Amino acid sequence: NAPSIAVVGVTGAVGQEFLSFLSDRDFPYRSIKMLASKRSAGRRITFEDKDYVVEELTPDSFAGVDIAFFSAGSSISKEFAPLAVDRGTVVVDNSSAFRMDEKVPLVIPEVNPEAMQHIKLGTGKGALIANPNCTTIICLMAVTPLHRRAKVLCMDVTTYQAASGAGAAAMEELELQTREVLEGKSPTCKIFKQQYAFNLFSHNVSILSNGYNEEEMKMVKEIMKIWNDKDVKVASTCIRVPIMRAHSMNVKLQFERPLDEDTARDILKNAPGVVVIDDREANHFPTPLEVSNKDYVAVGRIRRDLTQDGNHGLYIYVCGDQIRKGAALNAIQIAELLL
Ligand code: 11C
Repeated sequence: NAPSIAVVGVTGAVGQEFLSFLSDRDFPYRSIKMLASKRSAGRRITFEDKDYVVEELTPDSFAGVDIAFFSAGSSISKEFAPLAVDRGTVVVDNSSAFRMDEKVPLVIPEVNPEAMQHIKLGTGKGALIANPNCTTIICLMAVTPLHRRAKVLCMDVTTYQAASGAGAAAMEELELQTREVLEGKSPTCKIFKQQYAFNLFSHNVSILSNGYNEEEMKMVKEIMKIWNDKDVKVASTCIRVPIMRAHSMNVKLQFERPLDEDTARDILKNAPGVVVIDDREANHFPTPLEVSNKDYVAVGRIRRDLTQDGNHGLYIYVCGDQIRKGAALNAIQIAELLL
């Protein structure tokens, strides 16, 4: 019996991508509810040849809903996800609201599917499953296969994050500012406080008392939770770059056991959801443009870390589409595990 589905935040960038994955992957459903805030309620959406009216999200929206995909921000998730769970719905939440809750599994299907094996559909019992932050997903897709072989002791990540991570309005702002700057006008700064086009800056979230920002500390905590490893040392520096929709990152790794670059390349070539682009002769490595609208994470620049002795250190460079594998695709794959 196919599940009934709800998409919360259906008019947003990730919400729209949920719909396209449900269709592309032939996700079975017997009914689907399009839910959003009051502001977007009443809008019309055509999906798989059927017309839908976007409904306002209310506590009663979840009666009879088996799986709800949430991507409408943390405060909406905090308010409505527990109400959905009370009504027997399994919620796959793309926000950060419940990620660090001990009772809530934080899942990348290729990395830790076992974390959600106790959650079943059709029992009448609701549950929450959290989708990690996009930077965490993209990073761990590439690093986990190496971790399984050689055990990562330390990881230092520098990210180059696209506009899409800050939502559809930020993507529009990047486009508008690019035109304005080229036309010699001063750029309109609404989403970001400073010029974004032809610039880059430290990630636009708050800085915490330890000098790291919220995005950086999300990566640190989420990686430790997903790997169930309290000893791994992680640090991160998150930068916003004027790219439309795919995140990139340079990752420095220190391993417990030796791992040379050729073995690492072979491991990554066989890793699910990972494509190796590492052509030194042609100077061709992953780019955000090449992975935009792709489901895989691309990895290249696989090279020995010259600051570490022997074969215990590597650098890798990873790119992944922030809206797809970094958000909507991962959530849909979680739901596929439930089926
Ligand atoms: C960004 N990673 O690129 C963020 C967006 O916790 O889900 C997603 C924030 C989150 O800005």
